[in-house]
Amino acid sequence: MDRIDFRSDTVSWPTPAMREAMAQAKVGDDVYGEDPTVRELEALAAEMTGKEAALFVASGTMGNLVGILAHAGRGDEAIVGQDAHTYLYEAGGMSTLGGIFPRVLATDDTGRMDITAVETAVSPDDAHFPQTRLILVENSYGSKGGYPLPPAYFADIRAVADRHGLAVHMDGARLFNAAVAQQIPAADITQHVDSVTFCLSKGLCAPVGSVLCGSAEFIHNAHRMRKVVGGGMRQAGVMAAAGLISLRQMVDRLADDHQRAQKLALGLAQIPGVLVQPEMVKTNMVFFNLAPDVPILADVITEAMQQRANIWVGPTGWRSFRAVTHYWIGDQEIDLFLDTLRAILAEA
Ligand code: TLP
Repeated sequence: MDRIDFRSDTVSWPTPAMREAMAQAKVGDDVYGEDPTVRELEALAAEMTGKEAALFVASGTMGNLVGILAHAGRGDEAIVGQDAHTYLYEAGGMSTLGGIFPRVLATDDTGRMDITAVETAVSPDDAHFPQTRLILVENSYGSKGGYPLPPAYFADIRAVADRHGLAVHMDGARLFNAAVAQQIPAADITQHVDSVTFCLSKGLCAPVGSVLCGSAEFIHNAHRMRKVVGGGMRQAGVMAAAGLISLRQMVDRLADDHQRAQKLALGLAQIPGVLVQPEMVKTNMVFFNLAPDVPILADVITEAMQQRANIWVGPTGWRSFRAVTHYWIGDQEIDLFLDTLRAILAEA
């Protein structure tokens, strides 16, 4: 039996249609700019995010890094949330490779930085301080339950950026989850940022790849930065072909993943020993905890879930978990998850 994998949407396999398109893809050397399928993907990505141009990259981490390096350099400062993926989970790339100083701000339980705090954090033109160049935002906000932040928040961030001549980059790894959850086009969100990276390889099911989008001039610079990090690819059309299917066929169905995440959260709320806030589940992620009186820890539970039903779920701490829905998780898998966890806790 195939593994039932709730650890992330990154685990999603390519669909049969993607495998077929990959086999048939027209390719060329993308470092020469000659891969027609990559070109097609970049044009569609730019159109869907309302930007002039786009660049196909290997991963979300690479898209963010290349984007940040194209906006800022050594000694510059980037304002970023304390639990943003770009700050916590990208191996400190902006500092390692760019010499960029992160100015870290608190976020609320949806991932928003306080707008006044953002403005206050912008350094004055004084020799004591690094020069603030960039504000980093994220949508959906992974560390806060995958919360989909509304365009109005980014409009406020934009206003601060404009007052101080800063750029805004969005880690939109799950941009389309954020858009679908709010029933708005992705461009309604991205209109307020200079650049955005979104991932094809998460809920959109492509095996590899992300796209960085922005102005033509910005993407020209980003192209060089992609080369710097060794990310120039050759016959990458094989992968871009899957990405085209992601954008054409897999966006609207993200609503199914969101419904199943809601079903999972409501089911978890009925299990004695589980603490969860279904009202905070708006996209495809469910974070939940063990009540203080549960005598076993998360690693024992994840092991038992694997042994009993081949269900994989990610512990996020001693007593906490994240479960993520995606294309390969159906209603049956949600029911099996709930039944298995209920049984394990009942026996604990
Ligand atoms: N996130 C992964 C882990 O790194 C946590 C996951 O399983 O959720 N931005 C956000 C908001 C992300 O969640 C991720 C991946 C990335 C960027 C990086 O994307 P990749 O893995 O393609 O480099």
